[in-house]
Amino acid sequence: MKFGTLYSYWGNEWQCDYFQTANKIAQLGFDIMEIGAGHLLTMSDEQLEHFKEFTRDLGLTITCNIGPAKEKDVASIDEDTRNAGVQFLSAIMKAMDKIDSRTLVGVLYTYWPNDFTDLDKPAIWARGVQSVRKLGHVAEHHNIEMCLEVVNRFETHILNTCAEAMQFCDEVDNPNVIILLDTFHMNIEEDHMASAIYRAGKRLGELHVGEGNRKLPGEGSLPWSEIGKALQDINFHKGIVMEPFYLTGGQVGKDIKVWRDLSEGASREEMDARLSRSLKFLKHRFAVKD
Ligand SMILES: [Mn+2]
Repeated sequence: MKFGTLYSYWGNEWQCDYFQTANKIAQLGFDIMEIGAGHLLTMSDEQLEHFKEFTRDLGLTITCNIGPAKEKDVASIDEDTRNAGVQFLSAIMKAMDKIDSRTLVGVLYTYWPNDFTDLDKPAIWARGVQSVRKLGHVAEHHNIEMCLEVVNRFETHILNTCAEAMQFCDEVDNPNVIILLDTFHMNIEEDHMASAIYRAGKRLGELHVGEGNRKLPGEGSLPWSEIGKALQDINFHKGIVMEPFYLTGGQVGKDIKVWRDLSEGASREEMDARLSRSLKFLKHRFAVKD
């Protein structure tokens, strides 16, 4: 298993200095930095090349995360919007190939967060399958795994459980279209953490980890030993990526709905220390065989 974290931990805006952040994440002992996929489209080929070399020299694997806006919804009732969504995610995968990033994760099958104005789930689902099938061919071309993120009922009505994601992937029927499970969302929707992981099995392409309130693993009450054992049992050796959210304000605070300072006024050093502590905790729990 490889361990990573989302880049946005230290700030409350989705933009950041990726070079500085990559240094920090590598220093703290992570193997993976997960970045905002859309940012790749603002970079020139030269910048992409520089970023690729910089992160390769740090020994970091880059994964890319996106929740497309409503204007880029691949499952929209409007054909132009669907096409715009397919174009957008295809352009991202093309840029990912240039930085040697092989994993795209997020709500790739519709838009995020959902506003629940269109509740015709079967129709949205069917259009999503059609679009993701097209994207699967692009993913194959660029040697990228698309991991469809299963999220809770307050963020979408399309894929809320691993069982639904398995059905969706069956319908798409492309080996490069697989699943991302996230313990924060699973805690709301799944009966048991382990059974969802067993159900995903070989289709689990990445796991997002966070406590029930999106704090770092080890700071809450989720069953990390049970999760670790399930990962061992399915022989999982892909990315375990933390997605901690502590800070209020900015676009991150608004999108993630952080309405109080979960860090309780922590300094930057204290924020670093709790990230290191969580990494150590997870490595310990996930290596335990029973
Ligand atoms: Mn997630």
